[in-house]
Amino acid sequence: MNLFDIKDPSFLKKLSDKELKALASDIRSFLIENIPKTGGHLSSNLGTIELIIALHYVFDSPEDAFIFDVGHQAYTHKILTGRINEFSTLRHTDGLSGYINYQESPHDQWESGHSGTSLSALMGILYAKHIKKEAGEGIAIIGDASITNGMSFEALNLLGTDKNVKGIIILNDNEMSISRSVGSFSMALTRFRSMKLFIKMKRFWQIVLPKFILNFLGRVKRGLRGFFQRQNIFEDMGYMYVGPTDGHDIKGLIYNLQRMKKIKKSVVFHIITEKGKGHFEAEQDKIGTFHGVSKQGEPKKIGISWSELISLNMDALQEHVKTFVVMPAMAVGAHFMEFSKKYPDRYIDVGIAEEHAATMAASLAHQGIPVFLPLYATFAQRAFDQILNDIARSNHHVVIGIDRAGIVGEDGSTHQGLFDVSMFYLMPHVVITMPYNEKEVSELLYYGFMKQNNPFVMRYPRGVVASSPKVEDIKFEEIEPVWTVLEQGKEIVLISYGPSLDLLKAVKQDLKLDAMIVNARFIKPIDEDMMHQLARLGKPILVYEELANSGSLYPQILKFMAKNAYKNQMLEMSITEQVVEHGFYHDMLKKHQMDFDAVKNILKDYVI
Ligand SMILES: Cc1ncc(C[n+]2csc(CCOP(=O)(O)OP(=O)(O)O)c2C)c(N)n1
Repeated sequence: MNLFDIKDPSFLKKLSDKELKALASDIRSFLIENIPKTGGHLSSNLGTIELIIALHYVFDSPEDAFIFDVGHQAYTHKILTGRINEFSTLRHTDGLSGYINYQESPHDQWESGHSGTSLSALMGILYAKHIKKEAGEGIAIIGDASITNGMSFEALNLLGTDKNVKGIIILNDNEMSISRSVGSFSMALTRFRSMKLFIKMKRFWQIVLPKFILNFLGRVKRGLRGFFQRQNIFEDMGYMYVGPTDGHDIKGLIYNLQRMKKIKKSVVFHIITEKGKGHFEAEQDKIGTFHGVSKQGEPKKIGISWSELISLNMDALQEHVKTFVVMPAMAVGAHFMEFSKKYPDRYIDVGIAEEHAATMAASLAHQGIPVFLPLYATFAQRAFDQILNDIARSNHHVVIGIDRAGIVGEDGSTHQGLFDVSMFYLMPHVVITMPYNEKEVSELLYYGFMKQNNPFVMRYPRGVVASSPKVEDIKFEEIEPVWTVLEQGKEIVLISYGPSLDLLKAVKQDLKLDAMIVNARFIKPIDEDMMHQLARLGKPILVYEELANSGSLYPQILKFMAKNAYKNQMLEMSITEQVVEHGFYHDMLKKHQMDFDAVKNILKDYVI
């Protein structure tokens, strides 16, 4: 069939087993061919094609609600709900979102982007249906890594014994998070997976044996499973447990899902899938390189990512101080795979567990261990309480690396790093910094570990830095916690931090503006001596921050100006009360009046 003719999933119900298989194969070819053209989540989506076909075959979306955890594995759902024509715009500005998106379709019933929300959302949907007396099932699709998240356990704890509602939890087990799944829950699932052997055996015997013998073997299988799997955590928690089952066998999936529709109890349906199925390299990938792929044919970026630079610096720093790294599931994106191999006894991947990571880091620091906690800005929000209460309140010396700070681009609204400065600003004892360039990375990191006893935050963006240093060439120099003047000027003062300073420099040059450019690399506390000097110039002051402005540097500067009765004209550029959607970085800067033209537009009035 022509995938481009699909308007909604109703056509599926009429398809034969063979046609459903052919459909899966067409979708797989489409995804393999097209995801690399736009960039996107390749492996997770190749693993869920049969499951999503079976779900739409058995259930009636949107009356039956599908809740995709994270939402990065739902491309087949997008195709079956009539969005294939927009796939060429996937993750592009004003194009199709890479995640579930309320604006796109009534079939998109839960938006998240952050892992571990699906089971709580499931309970919300089930209770809403119960209260409103609405028909329909609630089905959560959650990966074996996301189910280990603290939030997932909080919901699992409740739903299993709840007599008011019944939910279906599909545990999509591919043994992988972005990299390999970690921890004892993952080990428990491995134990269940030992039954996988039976799945393979079953497929073979189904072909060669008559049905009555198969039924008999089925009973033997259940008996053997009972013997091997005396304990099952889900059954112990009150769920019916079905599985493990081959998640690529559409017929088997349909059979089981139809059974689940009939039962009254909440159920965990454990399916085994292969991440990257049908794409040779993605199937082999046990590191996570194919979890998300970037757009094919993009010009090769010169230099390395900020994350990689930080990890190289952390490696070099080990000469001076032996640090421990607590990594919540982002080893690949944060470029800590090499570090983890080199210092296995000083590194732990704790899985998708930002709250746990923060408290564990606090506890390590309390024991006198120098500790680095790398968090993506957006995921750090998860650990707000743990950072505030366990790290900041108690003034523990944890160095927190805030990765993907600022606008992140194609991942979109759930992943923007816009709130970390506001979040850390309100926390006692926390020092917040952002390096302008490679040299400042080394200086600030060294300062954070060697010269600080407070919680120390160093934030860095998603982009790239020009040079790619060798670990042995990285030098650490001591700095004072002060701002620096990058460029002198007399008519206006421009304050910012991080690579945004380059934007200000470029506008200054373009306008031939007589502006002073100040690098506020210590965002908190502000450099009051420097602020007095700047304010006394009596010139306008512009503060440019690529983040949400409430509680950021600008309000602190305003407070300082008011307290000291300075009357300079104050100007601000930042993101105010707006959601920044997915799209290319520069488009988003433009859309939110933060780009070169926008800065130029404001500063042109100050050219003399
Ligand atoms: C709170 C949070 N932390 C980290 C991430 C980054 N992340 C996105 S997908 C993913 C792995 C998910 O693995 P799993 O749930 O097993 O699904 P799979 O991709 O294997 O299908 C991670 C760590 C996130 N989305 N949310």
